[in-house]
Amino acid sequence: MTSELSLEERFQNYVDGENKIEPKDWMPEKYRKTLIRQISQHAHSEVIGMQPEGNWITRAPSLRSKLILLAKVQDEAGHGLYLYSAAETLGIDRQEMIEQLQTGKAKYSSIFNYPTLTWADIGAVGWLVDGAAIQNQVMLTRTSYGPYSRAMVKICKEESFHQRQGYEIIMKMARGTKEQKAMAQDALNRWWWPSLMMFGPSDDDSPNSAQSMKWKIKRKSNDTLRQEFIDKTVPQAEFIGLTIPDPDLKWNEERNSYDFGEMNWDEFYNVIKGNGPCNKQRIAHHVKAHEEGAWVREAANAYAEKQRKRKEANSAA
Ligand code: FAQ
Repeated sequence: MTSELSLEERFQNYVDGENKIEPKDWMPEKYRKTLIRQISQHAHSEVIGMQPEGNWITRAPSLRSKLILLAKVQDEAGHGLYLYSAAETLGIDRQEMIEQLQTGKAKYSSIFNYPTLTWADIGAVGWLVDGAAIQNQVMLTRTSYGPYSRAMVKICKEESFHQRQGYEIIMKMARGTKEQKAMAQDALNRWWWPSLMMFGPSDDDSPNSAQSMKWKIKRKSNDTLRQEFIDKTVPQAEFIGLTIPDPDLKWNEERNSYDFGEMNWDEFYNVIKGNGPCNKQRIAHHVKAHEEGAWVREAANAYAEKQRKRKEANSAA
């Protein structure tokens, strides 16, 4: 009976049985392509996300906050590395992914195209951006592709520390002087809606969702995750006396969830098309850093080649 099933049907049954797909397993070409797209875009987001935060390392208000921010930004680089490695198991190399990023063929999260104007923004990024990232990524620890799922377990643990780091900053400012509280509120006003956009278009306008859910690459829909994030975050804002900038936000007894206002989808599509406040600056900076780092890659390759030759000579002897 099983042998009469097509490869695709067997693949679907295997996924439905909650088994993980590993790099050498047979997989539909579209599954492979979807994963390369999602994992590489995720990796690019981690790496580009270092820029708005790195911007504040030299200006952190204390040695303690500087050390914590440095550690966080280094973690993001590490996340990028695990994710590029996971994508490489699908048969694409790092250089090709970087080219796709730099030429605009591959996207990265819309959120990193907004500027971090004040120290309170670093709090808002940790609290809201990492908070939204965790909301999305906890489901990805159960994604059907083994290497992606394992990378996400470690990443999620680190993201929890990042979220706490941000909430601590914003809480301190919200409970500080009148001016500090105003800065915290201003940061929340500017980062709230872009954070909600991180979850992607609403389910009806999400071309990839249905197939990705069927293949268990995604486990929850964009709108479900967005709602869960809102329900979790509103009480956190209330706890520190800040106001969510949405006049339509209202607790809905029946749904046991918050109703919220309409998103500005024009803004979202404009940003992902490359026209957000910082898109050009982010890519220009990446290209510059990549070019300036060429000598490191050359040295690493030369060293690997030397090791390979030495091993070859030893095994021939
Ligand atoms: N920004 O059909 P869907 C972080 C694109 S990590 C830009 O719904 P899908 C950690 C989408 O790619 C944040 N583009 O797509 C951190 C597609 O275009 P394409 C990154 C977006 O893939 C914190 C098109 O729209 N996290 O923050 C966005 O099923 C602090 C149609 O959309 C991940 O990448 C967007 N927001 O669902 C680091 C998580 N939304 O590719 C530093 C993994 C949608 O066909 C500092 N990714 N698009 O040209 C995912 O879960 C999914 O890919 C979604 C999108 C949910 C993002």
